[in-house]
Amino acid sequence: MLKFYYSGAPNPMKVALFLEEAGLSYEPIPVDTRKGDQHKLEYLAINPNAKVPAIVDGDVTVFDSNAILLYLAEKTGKFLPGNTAKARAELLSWLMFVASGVGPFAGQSVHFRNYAPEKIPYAINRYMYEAQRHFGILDARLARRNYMLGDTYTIVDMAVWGWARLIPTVLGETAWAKFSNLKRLVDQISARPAAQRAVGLRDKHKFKTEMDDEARRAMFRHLTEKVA
Ligand SMILES: N[C@@H](CCC(=O)N[C@@H](CS)C(=O)NCC(=O)O)C(=O)O
Repeated sequence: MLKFYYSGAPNPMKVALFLEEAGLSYEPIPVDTRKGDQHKLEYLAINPNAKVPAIVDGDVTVFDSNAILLYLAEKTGKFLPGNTAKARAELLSWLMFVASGVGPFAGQSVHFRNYAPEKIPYAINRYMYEAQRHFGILDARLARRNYMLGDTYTIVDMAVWGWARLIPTVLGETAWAKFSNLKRLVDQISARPAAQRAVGLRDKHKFKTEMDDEARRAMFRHLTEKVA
């Protein structure tokens, strides 16, 4: 059975959504990143980047959430746009936009707003600005389309959902007011039974919730390993 290495964080949740939407059988395997499970040798053999999610599907290993979405979509033939060069180009463009822009900037915004030991206004403003700009691009596109690629629900919407559902954590409690089209998509996906099962997955395992010294050592290794 497909093994799904996960936590309740945004990137694993995109993959959980796909697995639930596609009705695939899988074994969820918790990786408690606040306890340092991501750095264990057996997990590094699956994902050398020491992050979640990853999957092992028979003799195939895939890490990085958007790569996993693409792998699973191509394997099952589900949640893809039409089979034309134009549609595939749009799929890849938007999937990579989420992977290389939305996710990293949103993640850094959360980090500098909530977890950095010092409040650095320059860093907070830069990452909030870029996160807001990226979400604004998604919102503008959704003003003219039901889903990111048109009328069909695809893996791009799942990738967007993973991060956009956390907009209040990324940009503050009032931020939804700026993204009404994106909110429509997020609410629509969150109401789906598959999304509710995906979000409920983390309750099946007991993940550590405290951000204490052990968690900071595991997740923010730059605190103890100086490069500069
Ligand atoms: N590009 C990777 C990023 C994965 C990532 O940053 N995962 C976070 C959770 S959303 C994680 O594992 N954090 C634990 C850590 O940084 O130690 C992907 O899209 O899968």
